[in-house]
Amino acid sequence: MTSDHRTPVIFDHDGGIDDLLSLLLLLRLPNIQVIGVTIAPADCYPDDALISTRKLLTLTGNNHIPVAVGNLSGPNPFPPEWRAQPKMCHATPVMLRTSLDSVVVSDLSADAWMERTLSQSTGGVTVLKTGPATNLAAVLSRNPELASKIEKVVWMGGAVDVKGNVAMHDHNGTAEWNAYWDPKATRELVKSGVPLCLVPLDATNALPVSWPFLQQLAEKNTPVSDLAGQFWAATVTAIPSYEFTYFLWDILSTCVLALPADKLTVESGSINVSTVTPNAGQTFRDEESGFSCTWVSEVDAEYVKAMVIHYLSGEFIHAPMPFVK
Ligand code: AGV
Ligand code: CA
Repeated sequence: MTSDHRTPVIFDHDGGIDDLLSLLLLLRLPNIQVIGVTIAPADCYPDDALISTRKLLTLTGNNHIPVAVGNLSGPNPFPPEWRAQPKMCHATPVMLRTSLDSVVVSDLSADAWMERTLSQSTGGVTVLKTGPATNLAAVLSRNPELASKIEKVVWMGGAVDVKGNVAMHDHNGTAEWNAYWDPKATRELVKSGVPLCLVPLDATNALPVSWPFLQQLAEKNTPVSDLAGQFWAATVTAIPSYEFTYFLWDILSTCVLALPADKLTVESGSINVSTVTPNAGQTFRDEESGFSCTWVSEVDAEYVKAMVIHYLSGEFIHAPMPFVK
């Protein structure tokens, strides 16, 4: 028997189109072993997110991976148009033809499942989060000792030295949406002391979903790249202003688990989180009363795009070769 050197990962997502694409990508990274998928009812309707998650696991031959759905909500709901958008993912022909029955859904809520899985683990678990902080923040505030089971948390959330992407009447635009959905949970997670690496808008701004990117993906002309291209095609009607452009937000966060160290810049500093208007969810530098934290500030965008296109092509069942460039 050979031992498994892959990194064990719990993936906590919130069912958006790029969350689902991130699931597909994560399952294809050769250095990663996904041990469970949890869903937050944030930038999605959870029924759709669950259907798409189970189908993607089935399609890729990963029906042994358990799924748990969350029931915790933040105070600032996502716009209903955004929540409805990912329903198209399980309306594509390949997804319609794929059954979901063989993937087990836990009786436990997402946070309870995470709590049980972390307490039973021997440690070294990485948590990849591409939705709000809520599920993990609940686990860590009930059981601070479980932080020791977590190797690191990579979270698509926040905006440190750039403006945010929230455009609401009672908000000054300084916050990123995942951080804003549940500002108190954002603060709890940053404060928890768990090794946290944010993937904030500072880094993801370099990666808008562009026509040349979609064109290069399409040229792969394979089952996986065609499905990924169909998902992304549904994002291009996003109004092309800064707040509405679709970026490779969650995709970049997933890539962080596999990127060579020289392809990204990680900063560290003291970060605080506002929980009140007009800047609820803002993640800002605060040397006096902030909490120590790291974040990705810059990436080699061309390398990331090439890596994404590499792993999101080929056959569903076959693991791709490691990416070399
Ligand atoms: O703020 C980025 C986060 C990511 O986790 N989400 C979408 C990604 O899944 C919220 C969001 C910001 N702008 C959006 C978003 C848009 N134009 N459409 C849908 N969701
Ligand atoms: Ca997301």
